[in-house]
Amino acid sequence: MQPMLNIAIRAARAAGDYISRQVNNIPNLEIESKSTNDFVTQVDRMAEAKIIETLLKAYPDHSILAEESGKSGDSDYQWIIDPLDGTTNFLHGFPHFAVSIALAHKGRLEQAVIYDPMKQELFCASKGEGATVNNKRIRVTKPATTEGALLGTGFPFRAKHHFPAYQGMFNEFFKSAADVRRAGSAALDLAYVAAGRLDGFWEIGLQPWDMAAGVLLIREAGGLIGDFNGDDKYLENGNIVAGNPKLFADMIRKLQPHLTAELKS
Ligand code: 2AM
Ligand code: CA
Repeated sequence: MQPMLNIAIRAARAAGDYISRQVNNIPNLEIESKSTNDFVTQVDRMAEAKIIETLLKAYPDHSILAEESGKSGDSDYQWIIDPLDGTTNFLHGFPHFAVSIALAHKGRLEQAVIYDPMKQELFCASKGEGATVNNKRIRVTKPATTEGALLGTGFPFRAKHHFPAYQGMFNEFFKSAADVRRAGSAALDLAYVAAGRLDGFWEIGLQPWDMAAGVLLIREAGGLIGDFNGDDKYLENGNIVAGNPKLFADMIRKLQPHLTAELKS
């Protein structure tokens, strides 16, 4: 196994084990609001510190981009970290959240780990070597269109001015899909697309740390990711569509009538 993936797994497990122990302590946590509906606790911060400590112990020169502490370092290697994706679920004891860690080299994603500490599922990918869950190979599903598909999504709860456009997209997909799931952790949604548990996924306004590891997992599982134009600017604009190559193309086509000028750029 890739040594850098190994270190990422060690970091993700340390953070995930800590987070799952803290589930019993939720009523005592001090919850801060970073902005409307955007919460953070000492658990997010402590988990992030554990991850960064593990990574920098092995690779002291590497750069970091992390949800709670931001950017540091100046290396071609950058770790992109979401210590607790699905914080709102965690705060409610809704057992669906994950640690997400990706490594980019010169801007190209090379390693990815998403760890669900409640279900003890470890999703991993290394560039060119495929994707796995608990060491079993995973692949995206085969449907060519949204007809009868199970789609995942997230609501634009922090950017509510997008809600009318989002409703248009939802109506469009809901017409043809078998159903739509909104589980509250973008990282796990992407891992589930990679694992064939969801056929496709779309969301408006994600952050790079919500997506980075999931993007490599999906690519290595045979899927495609793009923004709403089908381009690769999702890490910049935060808008993401994912699925097998045919379903991806069908979703991009169906989204077009619902895009505002802001969502097209
Ligand atoms: P978080 O729990 O780390 O904040 C829920 O829709 C999922 O999307 C979560 O993974 C949440 O990450 C993430 N998310 C981040 N920013 C968002 C935004 N502006 N709108 C919707 N979801 C967002
Ligand atoms: Ca997140």
